[in-house]
Amino acid sequence: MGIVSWGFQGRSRRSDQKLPPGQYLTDDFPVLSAGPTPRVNRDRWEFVVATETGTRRRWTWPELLADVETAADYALVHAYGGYTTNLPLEDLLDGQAWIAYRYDGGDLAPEHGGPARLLVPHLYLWKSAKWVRGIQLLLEDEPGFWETAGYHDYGDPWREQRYQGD
Ligand SMILES: Nc1nc2c(c(=O)[nH]1)N[C@H]1C(S)=C(S)[C@@H](COP(=O)(O)O)O[C@H]1N2
Ligand SMILES: [Mo]
Repeated sequence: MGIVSWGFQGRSRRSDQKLPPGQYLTDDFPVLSAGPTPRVNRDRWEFVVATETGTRRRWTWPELLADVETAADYALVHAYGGYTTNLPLEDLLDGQAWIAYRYDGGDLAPEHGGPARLLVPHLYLWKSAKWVRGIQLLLEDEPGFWETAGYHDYGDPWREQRYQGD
């Protein structure tokens, strides 16, 4: 198998007028990852926010999450397994983004990004890093894994910002 899972080839489709162009509603819980699923025990899991001045704050599972001082405009999200993705810090604030760790009454399964994944519903799903382990706050924007490979820097599905130049 290549680094990209079979799910990227697509599945049955149902169009919906209330979704951005090219998006389809599914009732199942598809899995799309660029590599193998990391299995991280909660007692070894940690979450790190690194600021532009070199300050690092680290939380264990029970300690998650508190205020951080920053003047940064950009965030580079890091995941266990090495995946990264970038977005404006603004897009992570004010309840627009979540760190999800439960699903359907149980802990979030490793395939779906557990112990915890980022969820940014207003941007294309590659911005929603599974197995999230930290956020690096930056004064200058820095591309992540797919953005380095040509995906759009921002990824607004309403504007179909799939690739650089869209
Ligand atoms: N850590 C990590 N997060 C990731 C990915 C990945 O390969 N590794 N793939 C991204 C991409 S491209 C997509 S489309 C979504 C897929 O999320 P899903 O597996 O829950 O459908 O996860 C995103 N988050
Ligand atoms: Mo994706």
